[in-house]
Amino acid sequence: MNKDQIVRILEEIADLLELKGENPFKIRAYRNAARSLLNMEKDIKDVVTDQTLTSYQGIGPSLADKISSLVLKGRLPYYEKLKRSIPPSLMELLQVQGLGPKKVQVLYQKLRIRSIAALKKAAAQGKIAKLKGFGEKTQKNILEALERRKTNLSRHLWWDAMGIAEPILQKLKKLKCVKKAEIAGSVRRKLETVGDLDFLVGSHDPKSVMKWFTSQPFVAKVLGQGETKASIVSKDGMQMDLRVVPVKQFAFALFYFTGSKEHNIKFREKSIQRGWSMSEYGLETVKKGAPLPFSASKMPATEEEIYQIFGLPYIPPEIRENMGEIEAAAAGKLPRLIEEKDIRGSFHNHTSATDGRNTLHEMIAAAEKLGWEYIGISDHSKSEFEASGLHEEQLLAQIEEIHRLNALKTYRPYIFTGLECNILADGSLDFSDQILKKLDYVIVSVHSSLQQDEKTMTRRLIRAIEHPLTTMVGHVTGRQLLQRDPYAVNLSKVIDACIANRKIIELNGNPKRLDMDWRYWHAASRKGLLCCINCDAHAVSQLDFIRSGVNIARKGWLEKKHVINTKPLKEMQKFIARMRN
Ligand code: DGT
Ligand code: CA
Ligand code: CA
Ligand code: ZN
Repeated sequence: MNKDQIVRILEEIADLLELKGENPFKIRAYRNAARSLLNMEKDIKDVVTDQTLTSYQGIGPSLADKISSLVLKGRLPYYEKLKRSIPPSLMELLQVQGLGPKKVQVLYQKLRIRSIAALKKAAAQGKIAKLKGFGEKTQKNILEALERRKTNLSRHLWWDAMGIAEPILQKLKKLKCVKKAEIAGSVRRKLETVGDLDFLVGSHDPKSVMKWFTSQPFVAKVLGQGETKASIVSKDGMQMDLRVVPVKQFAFALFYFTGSKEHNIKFREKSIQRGWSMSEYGLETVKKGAPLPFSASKMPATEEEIYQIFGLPYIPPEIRENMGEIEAAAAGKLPRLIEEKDIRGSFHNHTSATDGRNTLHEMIAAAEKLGWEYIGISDHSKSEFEASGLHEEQLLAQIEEIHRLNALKTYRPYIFTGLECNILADGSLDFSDQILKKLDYVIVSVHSSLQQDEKTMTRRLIRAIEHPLTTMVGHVTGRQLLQRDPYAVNLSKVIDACIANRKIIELNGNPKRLDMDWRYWHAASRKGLLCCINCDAHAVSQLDFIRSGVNIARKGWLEKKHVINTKPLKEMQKFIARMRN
């Protein structure tokens, strides 16, 4: 078992104990141990082998035994027994946003609620509002959370979906009976969350493709199967559709199944105007005297040719959302979307000095391996206890170390000194100007008092944006896809404040955040807002999040010129320095 899995189990044990109303000290011990593991730099296997677990904060002999059992045997009888003592449906209640173990315990004891269904019923009947410590507002929040949960359960993060889809696509492509294969649908459009995977195959032997697909080890259940179409649910709980079309129809089918539905509908209308009807099979004449633009034996072989039929240039899948792309294409005004290779570095990155998993050196070495020209380091500030935020003297030491590395040219990338500075509840910043002045740049983020009303939150953010030492805003709405809604904030006011104060909004590339949402970037960038695509990396592997950030930037119609971290180092240094004056 790896460290992350063990951390999750320790936290689950704490939840289970809390559900049972156990001793708070015992509960806290598990939570502390989980945190201690999270911050462990060494490989947990080595720590267990060396028997040095107890040298870590919060890990006594008994917890050390339990952790060792998980590491070495992959199981822990204590945990299994504890889990068996609580109905799984009660555990499910913990997954409802806003319901912690304490509330679940009250619901169970007072109203005998031990399932989602019972919770829903009680909330609908107004029973929850009457419980002490709950009230109308909590009841409303619970009902909303249940509604959200329904959609969330049926969708997946693009990143996770891609991780599952890619290996399957590679296997499909290697099959003898497969001539062409692609992933279509929302995955190809790089939507932040996806409902299902849509595989498309060009083949003259659909039978063999169907047989292969439905008999794969990842298949949990076949939902439906025809001669050229199958739907399955995978063991990861992902629904997958696969369609097989004759090779000559592949381009049309790819166009159709990439969508979006709204984009397709626009093309159906265009077809009707020309006397054709459009479907996944291609075009057909419906009006006499309206010949097709191609002969049946020579259907378009690429999507480019399909767009050409309508007198349009190729529209990249990411922007096929019927948000003006067809009009822009017709006017010759399609954006030249940013590409991953345009990126020369990124600015929101954490190290093990706070809650990152890798050291400063490891992070910079990883940036060097990616070929970046620069990297910015932005650990958390002091009020971020949860993430062991830096105190002044720790930050100063980090700055000094970075200056030393830059001077010695130890690594090829230049290192910018930064900070992810908490925006306090009143909009002031967590450090004094005197400290902030010593940094190359400051990212300001909201991590606390998320429940403020829209007016207060908007004022709070704008105050931070107006601070002369602020460079950019981190994860501007605080949303966590499929988990936590954005906090209440008037985003257009925040965007306007950034433009007026020449501040940047980051596009947080963490696949769970992808914040600010792509739907805002097009209009905002045309008004003059600049973007910085960041990884919010808490480990070297997470520097890969730049990719999902770029995907979303493309969905938001962003070009190289809108994204500051495409600038070469010299320009970047000047740009950052100028923001300080
Ligand atoms: P998802 O799965 O909810 O994340 O979103 P999509 O876009 O992948 O939707 P899905 O899987 O239902 O269908 C794949 C594509 O097939 C969709 O993007 C466009 C096309 N399509 C599906 N239903 C319709 C429809 O009723 N009309 C048209 N014109 N196209 C459709
Ligand atoms: Ca889909
Ligand atoms: Ca589908
Ligand atoms: Zn943050």
